[in-house]
Amino acid sequence: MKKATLLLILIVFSIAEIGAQNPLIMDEFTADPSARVFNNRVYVYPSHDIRLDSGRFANWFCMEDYHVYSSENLTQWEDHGVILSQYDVPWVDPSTYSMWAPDCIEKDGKYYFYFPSTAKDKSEGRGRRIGVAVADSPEGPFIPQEKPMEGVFGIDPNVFIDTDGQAYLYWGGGETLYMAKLKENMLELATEPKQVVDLPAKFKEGPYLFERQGKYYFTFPHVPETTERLVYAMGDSPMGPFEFKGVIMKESPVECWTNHHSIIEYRDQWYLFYHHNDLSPDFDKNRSIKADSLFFNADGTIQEVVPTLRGVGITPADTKIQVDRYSESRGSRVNYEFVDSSDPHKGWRIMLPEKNNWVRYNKVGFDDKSFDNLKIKAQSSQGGQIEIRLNGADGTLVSEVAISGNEGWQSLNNGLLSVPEGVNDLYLVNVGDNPVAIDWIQFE
Ligand code: FUB
Repeated sequence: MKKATLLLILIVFSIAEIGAQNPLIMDEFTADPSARVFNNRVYVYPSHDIRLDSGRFANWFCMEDYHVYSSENLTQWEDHGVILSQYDVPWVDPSTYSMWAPDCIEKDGKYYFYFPSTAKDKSEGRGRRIGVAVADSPEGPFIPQEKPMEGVFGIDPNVFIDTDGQAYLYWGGGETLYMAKLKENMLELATEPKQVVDLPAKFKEGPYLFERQGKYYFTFPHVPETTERLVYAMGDSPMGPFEFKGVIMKESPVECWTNHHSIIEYRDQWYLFYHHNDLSPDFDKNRSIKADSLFFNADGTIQEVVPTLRGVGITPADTKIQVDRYSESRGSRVNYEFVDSSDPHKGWRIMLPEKNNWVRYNKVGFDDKSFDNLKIKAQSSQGGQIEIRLNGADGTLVSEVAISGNEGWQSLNNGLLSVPEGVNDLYLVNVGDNPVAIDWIQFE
C-alpha cells in the first residue's frame, strides 16, 4: 500500500475515534476553549494541560503548546496537531509552561492567534505578557511575532471585531478585566487599556465578548466564594458601559476550581464551550473541554446552562455511541464509572443494576443507511438481558441482546428487529434480573 494511502486511512480512523460527547476530547487534557466559526466549520483553540512529575509546575497549571481541533457536526473532532509551542516563540521563557488561555480571530484572510505567556525579558515590566502569532489558515502554521504586545500585561486574551471592522482586545489581570481598541494591524493597541467597571467584586478572568441583535455581551468567569462560575453583563457598545445580568453556568459540580468559556452561534444554534476536570477528578489543573446548547430569553438575557454528559450534535449511528454520556436515566442506582480507573482517557461505562433501569441517549443519526447489525460492548457477571428501543423505554424495539454470565467484557453482535431511520433517541433498558454494564454500542 502506498504511504499516502496508509496515512489517509490512519487520519480517517483517528478522526472517527476522537471525542463525540462531553468531554469533547478524550486523548488529551484540554481547557479554556475558544470556539470560532471559520469557513462554516467550528474550530476550538484550547489550552493544552499537561502534568509534570516534578518541579515547580508539577501541581500547578502547566502548558507548553497549543493544538487546534475542528468539527463540522460537533460530534467528531479532528485534531490538527500542535499549532504553536513555547519553544518556538522568541520572547517566551520556556521554563514557565505558561501558555495559558488563547483566542483566535480572522481578519482579511489572516488568522491572528493571541496567547499569554511569561517573557524572558522583564525590562518592560513584570507579569504575564500577551503575544500574537499569525497564519493564513485556521489550522496554522502560526508564526509568532518577535515580541509580546506592547503595553499589555495579563492573561486570557479575547478579541472581538465589530461590524464596522474595529477590533477590540479584552484580557484579565487578577481582580480586574481590561479592554482596548486594536490597530488595523491587529498586533498593537490603538488605545490605552481601560478597566471594565461595574462588575462584581472578587476574582475575575477569561473575558469573552460577543454581539447578538445589537447587544454586546461581556461574559467572564467570577469567583464569588471558592470556585469559578460563568457570568455576564450587557451593554450597547463593545467598550461598555456594561450592566451586570447574572449567571450563565453555576460553579462546577465536580469542584473544578476554574471554568473558562466561549460562546458561538453555529447553524442557527448558540453554544457554550467550557471546561471541567471530568478526566482528572483528583487534580483540577488537568481539564477537559465540553459544549452545551445555550438559549436566550425574549429580552435578550441568557438562560442558565446546566452541564450535560451528552453534550451537543447528532451522533452518527455508525460510530461508537458512548451511552455512558446519557441524556436521562431511570433507576436510583443507575450510574457511570471509569472503564479503567488507571486510565481515565479510556472513558466510562454505564451501570444498569436492576430490572427496568434505563438510559436515554438522545439524537443518534441513522441517515438513510441500511444497518443490519448492532455491536455492543457489555459485561454481566451473572448474565443479563438488554433491549434497545427508539424514542421511549417502550418504543419500537430495535434489538434484544443477551449477555452471558462472565466477569470479562464481551463484544456482541446482534441482528436488528427494526431498522431506524433519521434521528432518534435511543433507550437501553435492562430487562433481565441481573446488573449489566455497557461501554458503547455501534450500528453496522
Ligand atoms: O488555564 C489557565 C488558567 O486557568 C486560564 O488562563 C484561566 O482562565 C483559567 O481557566
